[in-house]
Amino acid sequence: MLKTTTVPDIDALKLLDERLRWLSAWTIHHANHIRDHADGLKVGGHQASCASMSAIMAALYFHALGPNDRVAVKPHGGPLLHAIHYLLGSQTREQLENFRGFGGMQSYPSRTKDKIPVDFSTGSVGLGVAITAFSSLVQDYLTAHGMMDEADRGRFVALIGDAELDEGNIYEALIEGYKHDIRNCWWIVDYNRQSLDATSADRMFERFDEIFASCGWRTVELRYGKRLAAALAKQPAIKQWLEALPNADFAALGYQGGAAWRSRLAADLGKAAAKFLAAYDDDSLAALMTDLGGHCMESLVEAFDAADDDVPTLFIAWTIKGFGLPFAGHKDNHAGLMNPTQTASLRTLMNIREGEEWEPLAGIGSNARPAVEAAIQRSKILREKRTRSFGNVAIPAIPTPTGDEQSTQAAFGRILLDLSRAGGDLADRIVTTSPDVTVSTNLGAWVNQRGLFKRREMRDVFAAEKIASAQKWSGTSKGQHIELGIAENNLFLMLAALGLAGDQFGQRLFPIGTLYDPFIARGLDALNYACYQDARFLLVATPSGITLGPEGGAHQSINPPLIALGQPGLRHYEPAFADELAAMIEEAFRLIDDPHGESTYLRLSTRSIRQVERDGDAWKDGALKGGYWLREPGPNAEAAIVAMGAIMPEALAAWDELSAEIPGLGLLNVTSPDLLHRGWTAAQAQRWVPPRNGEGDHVKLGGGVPSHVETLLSALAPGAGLVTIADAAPASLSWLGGVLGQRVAPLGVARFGQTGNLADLYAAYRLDGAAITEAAAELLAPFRF
Ligand SMILES: Cc1ncc(C[n+]2csc(CCOP(=O)(O)OP(=O)(O)O)c2C)c(N)n1
Ligand SMILES: [Mg+2]
Repeated sequence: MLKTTTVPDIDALKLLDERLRWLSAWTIHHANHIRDHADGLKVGGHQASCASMSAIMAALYFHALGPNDRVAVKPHGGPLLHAIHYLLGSQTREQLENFRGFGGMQSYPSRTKDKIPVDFSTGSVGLGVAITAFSSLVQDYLTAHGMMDEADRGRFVALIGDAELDEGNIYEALIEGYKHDIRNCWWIVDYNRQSLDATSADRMFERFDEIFASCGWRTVELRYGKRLAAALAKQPAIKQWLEALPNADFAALGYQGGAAWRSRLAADLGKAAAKFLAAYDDDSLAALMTDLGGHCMESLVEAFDAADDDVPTLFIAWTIKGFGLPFAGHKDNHAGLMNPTQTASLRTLMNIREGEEWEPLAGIGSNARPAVEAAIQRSKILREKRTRSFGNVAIPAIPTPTGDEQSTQAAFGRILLDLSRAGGDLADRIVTTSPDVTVSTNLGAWVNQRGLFKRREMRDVFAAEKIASAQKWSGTSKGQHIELGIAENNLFLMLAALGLAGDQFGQRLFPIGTLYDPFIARGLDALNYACYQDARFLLVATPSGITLGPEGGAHQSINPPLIALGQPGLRHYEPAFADELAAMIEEAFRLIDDPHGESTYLRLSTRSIRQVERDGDAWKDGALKGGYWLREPGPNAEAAIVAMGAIMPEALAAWDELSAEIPGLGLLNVTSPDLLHRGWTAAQAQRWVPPRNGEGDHVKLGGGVPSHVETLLSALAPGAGLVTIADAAPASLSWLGGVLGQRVAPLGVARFGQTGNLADLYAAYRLDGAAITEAAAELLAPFRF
């Protein structure tokens, strides 16, 4: 880790703090009050949230951070990060002027959309904080596996709003981090004691440090700035009074100013405050009473310099929301915007001439400039986006596990075992992880082979005592499975961190996470967050659906295919057979290491089914595109069964029975409704040339390439009927009728909570052959029944 060796120039850092406060406020002001808004929509931005944290960020970016450090910036502090890069010369004025505009700098720091280097996207509060813990674990993993030099290690810093600390996922990560003995994390709380709605509850005062300390964190409180601390050292009565002052009262006084501080102190302390008050005029009294640690450059620099080891550290930096702005401390200031008059006053106060608002160092006199420029030069943070590297790992063909009867879940376990035994670069780069369902999702054999990852060796006591067990449970620094506690948010954050290893550390990992399908919902926002950042991984969800049978009940999943249908960056595959699964896993690995790839979600089942006999490999291409004809329809067929996943035996049996009555009946095996739907909409968009500059009509190109689903369904007669069936919400497939205007009788699961054997459940939920026959009759009655 790079230690800070330069002596900080506190005065220059203070001026940079002011520059950041101004530039962030001005960027937001410009977007709201100066730029044209044709649609009249609010643009917004958070001047108060930025002002609260400008000193913290100046101290970090112009002093404490090294080139290997990575930062998750509080979402509403985004404009500060852009202002920093503007000062560094790595952000353009044009981007700042286009804040929240199309193609401009984003509302919240975005890895994928912003032009500056953003280490972690943030926006959904809590997630940016927690991922830093998992990224520090990934760093430990890479160094332990010899994929990264110790000397290249960095620190993982999260800048946190105090209300953000209410997000439970932070504590899940804290607990998991403690178990894994994480290091090199700094979490810095912008402790302005204000949330979006109001001032925060007093009862959490002093509690956060206890919570963190009990999880092995060092806690550093920066409550008072140097001047206030010195004054209070001589005034114990005022110190005691101040420390008992409720959040809301402090905030209100901060807003009201010197006269209000004076009268309140006089009213509460009477004579005991008289001498103290006499020493200050109103302005200096207000400045003194609001001299909090998070705004005091000396305190910040001192605290950051002191934490020069790898112990995870929580800094609680006391601040005032809107510090230095006219609405400082006002409880409604979260989305508050300065009006043009207030902005002009601030400009004057900061010595900035009208018309020079965008000048990076406007307002800084010529004497101070060289020091400020030197401080900017000294910043060690990366100025440019890291180049992403892809395509460096050879993906071998994944053989299909043998067996006439198999479940996709068992085949998954088998594929990983075979991969592990075969060895090679890919196998060495696979990292598996699971929230306490490693064994029940069939990762056990892989873990037996590759072991748990533990920085400190963990003995398998049962093995040592020669107690019979199928599962080895020992850990070393070379292990390749990261076992998590039961917190699905952590699973997705872990996958996100592992899936960004290629971008962040230059080492591609192939992360595989397993969980039960229904619990995707539990970590959904973290999954979305992982995809939004373009982290690459393979998510294996099993068991799924009511096919879980007797084990089912509340564990039956219904809607994850619909979730996947609406989730960008995640490809859903639902195989029926083991050979499909092998092809999909191979494709998923390829997609992880492809610049235009994405993550993959495999929905697997514990149901063992008879494998299909193949005649060649022609099915494979269709299976990877989202579907193929398992039984080709005859010419002008009037109906098809369209089935997905584990209920394929029922679909095949129904096809056998019905094809005698319905000539040419087809059986379409849908392996990915997600891909079919995407292909359909993309093909439509591609058939049109958009009008340029908003003028003229859309022009339809002649012909165009039909999407895969259009090609598949056009094998049927126009107006044919589709019986769709899946162990999932019926809407997963019923939309297929819209592609060519074919009629649909949708079967699927719309209720849950019932256990039972498969025959009973399939009958009750209409997933059996009888239901398919009824559905076909529904469609074809006018023609045949
Ligand atoms: C998960 C989530 N819920 C709600 C929001 C809306 N939101 C944005 S900021 C905020 C409050 C932030 O307060 P704090 O963390 O203290 O930050 P400050 O602006 O005070 O620095 C809320 C509720 C969000 N961004 N993410
Ligand atoms: Mg706050």
